[in-house]
Amino acid sequence: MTKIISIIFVFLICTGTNARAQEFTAQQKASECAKIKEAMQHAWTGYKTYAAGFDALKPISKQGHNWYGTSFCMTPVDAFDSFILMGMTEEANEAKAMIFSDLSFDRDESVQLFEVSIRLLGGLLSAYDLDGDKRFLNLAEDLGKRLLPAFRSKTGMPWRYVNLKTGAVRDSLSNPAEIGTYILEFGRLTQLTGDSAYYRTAKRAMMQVFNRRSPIDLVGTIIDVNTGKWQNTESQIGARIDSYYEYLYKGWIMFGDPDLLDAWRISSKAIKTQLLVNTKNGIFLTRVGMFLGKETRPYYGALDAFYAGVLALSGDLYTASKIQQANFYMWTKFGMEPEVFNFRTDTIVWPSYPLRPENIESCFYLYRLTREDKYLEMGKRMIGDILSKCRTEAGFAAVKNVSTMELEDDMESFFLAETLKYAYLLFAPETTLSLRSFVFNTEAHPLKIKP
Ligand code: DMJ
Repeated sequence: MTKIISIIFVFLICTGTNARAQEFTAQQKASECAKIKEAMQHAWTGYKTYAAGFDALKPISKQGHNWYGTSFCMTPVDAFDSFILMGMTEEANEAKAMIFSDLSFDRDESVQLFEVSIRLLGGLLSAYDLDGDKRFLNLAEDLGKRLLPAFRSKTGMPWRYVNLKTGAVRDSLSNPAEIGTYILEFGRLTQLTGDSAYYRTAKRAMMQVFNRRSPIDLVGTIIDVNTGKWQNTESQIGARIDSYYEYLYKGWIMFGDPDLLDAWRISSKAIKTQLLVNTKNGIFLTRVGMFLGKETRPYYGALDAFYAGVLALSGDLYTASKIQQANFYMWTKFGMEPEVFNFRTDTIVWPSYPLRPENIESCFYLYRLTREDKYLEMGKRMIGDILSKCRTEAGFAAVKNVSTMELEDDMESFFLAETLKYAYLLFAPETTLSLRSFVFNTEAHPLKIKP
């Protein structure tokens, strides 16, 4: 008997010791933060050396490239608030100097409303919220005014492209994400300028999508902003829909508008009923027809991974944790997550990994909300893989194929805005940025919640 008791005692001591050994100490967290900061420095040095004056760095050929004719300072604007949060004052000042000397929106250029809004408008507003320099707000307001003509369609849903000088628009075939991802940036602009047109316009656009949901409360993938007719009725949670759902919930947190909460509740209930698939590897979200909810393709991917974070934020920690289990499975199964894979056959559909943040972003939210060390472990593994496998002499490169680990000559500005920021914040003290005071836009730019 005594022997049995002592065996149990030793077992408990050992498991207790193991459990403690697996816990992250403050020192380990600080060491992760240091690694991520060093990566941020490396990416920025590469950009400054080879791509200053351009939107982004090509990290293999060591050149700069622009999205349009000339630069819109995509990398400096996207990176600025990450520098502030990581305490990288020198780099923040360098980015700020580039922005104020080079960035102007007074250009005869047709730009993609969605990307310019989430990266530049969001980046400038966040820069203002964190740094207080009025010139950031002036640039943001100038940009906001030039983007508004995009919403002049028959339905109020925006065209995909707008000319910053003439207001000319083009491309009426759009999607929920490119129609409904403006309320955080435009709403913050309304709060800061007092001009209600921004909030009103952004809300009308997203509600037009919501009002066109199917009888089972799902939205499709492509819609014509003039006729209001769906052109592709596949419903899913990833590319071309993702941030529409994200902004319904985050819009509610930021502005307390009950219409947004209602729309979120109805939509997230439909997502749970129609898209969730429980497997031994966690919960995936599948693709279905928006009218009957019948599965079209059992595909899941890197972009879909964001949903666990938003769901956690909205309070459903159980489902969020099961989706994050699936997210991490997707990462470890292939050594790094593919853009899209078939979760029923475990085969890759689209093998690239363009340094996306969503999987780590969801770890960040889940860790903040549960304090469970398993999310630190997941984040450590993922950021560790990225930093070791994607590093080049000049920066970090996207992966063309996660099976062969062939790299691609591309370092998206969202790598500095989002991937490194969420990884850093996962390990940094909560006081670095409180979720009670800020809401992240879909490009990870924190916007201040008006008290
Ligand atoms: C970013 O530009 C944003 O997070 C957007 O919502 C989705 N795609 C990229 C990152 O993957």
